[in-house]
Amino acid sequence: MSATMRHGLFCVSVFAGWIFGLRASGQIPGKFEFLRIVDDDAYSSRQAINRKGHVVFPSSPGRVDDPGAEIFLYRDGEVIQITHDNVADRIPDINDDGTIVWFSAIGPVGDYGPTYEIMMRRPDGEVIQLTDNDVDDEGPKINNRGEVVWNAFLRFGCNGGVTRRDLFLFDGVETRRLTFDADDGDGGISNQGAQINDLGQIAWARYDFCTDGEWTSRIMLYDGNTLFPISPEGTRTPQGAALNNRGQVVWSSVDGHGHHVEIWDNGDVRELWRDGGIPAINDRGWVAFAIDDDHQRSDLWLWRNGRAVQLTFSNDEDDQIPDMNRSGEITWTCGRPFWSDVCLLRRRDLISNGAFRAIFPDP
Ligand SMILES: [Ca+2]
Ligand SMILES: [Ca+2]
Ligand SMILES: [Ca+2]
Ligand SMILES: [Ca+2]
Repeated sequence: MSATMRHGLFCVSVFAGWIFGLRASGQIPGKFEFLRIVDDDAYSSRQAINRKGHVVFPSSPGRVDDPGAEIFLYRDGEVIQITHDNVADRIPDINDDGTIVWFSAIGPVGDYGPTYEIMMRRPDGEVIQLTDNDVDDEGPKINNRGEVVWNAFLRFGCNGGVTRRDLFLFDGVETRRLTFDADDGDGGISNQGAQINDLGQIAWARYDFCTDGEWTSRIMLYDGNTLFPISPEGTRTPQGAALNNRGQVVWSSVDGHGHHVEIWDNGDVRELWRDGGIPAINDRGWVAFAIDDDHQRSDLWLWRNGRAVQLTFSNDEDDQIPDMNRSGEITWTCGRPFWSDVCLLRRRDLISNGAFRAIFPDP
């Protein structure tokens, strides 16, 4: 069944009004255009983009765990449906050679229904299942070495009140467990939101859901030999970590004054921008993030060389959760809340055709 038949309203359109806003800022080199990859009544969120400008995204007609939830690939102007089954397929990632990972509710039936397994689809179409057990394996991210990291919901803690997750890493041959917090008595430590760079470094948020009152968190870094916290201990609760191939890690911290974008760079932590939710960082050190306007109609911003510029000006839409490639192309969740769509800021002057996209020089 084609994507068009499946959801009926898939289309690609250019948002001329937003282009004006971008040009008016005068901050971004090259020729960008805004595309809406998906415009429909299904729910899409947490898409990812690779260096070729290919975007993967989930689409669900109802709840995120709806059996009709499928994975899609946008490539060179075309939307291709990747999964065709009667189980929920959720939150994909893609690397530069086109290998796609996601999680799928094809596992053994657990306490709350079918459990999730980690799936990997190679560019030739071969699909490999990386896990096979009755715990929920979720949130896979893949790098250009083919390494995949994810978290598994292993058990409840704090007398059954909170979820406890640990990280697992597939190195291309074998899978091993990276964290062991769920083995710690009735504790409430949960490792989530892991991202991996091409050096095999991994950044994620380690939550403690058992602290008195509210939860706390630290951003952690795994560098192949050891893992350690990189966010300062204190009153801010960081989450949504992302990292690049320079080893820079960004995240969004929450305190009594809202969300802030912070960066860890070679041992130093600083506030990158005073506002901002879950960020993305590319290998040039550019950071994309969303700022809420208090009306659940966030807009996208791009930080570059010490300055941040607003990219979207859509007052009736929520723009959030960006991913960005080396060329500065950004995909994000846009559209009306609850029926989110997929948008793309695309370089018009790059030619893909399967080859790596050109990288424009620094201004
Ligand atoms: Ca499905
Ligand atoms: Ca599983
Ligand atoms: Ca907006
Ligand atoms: Ca939609």
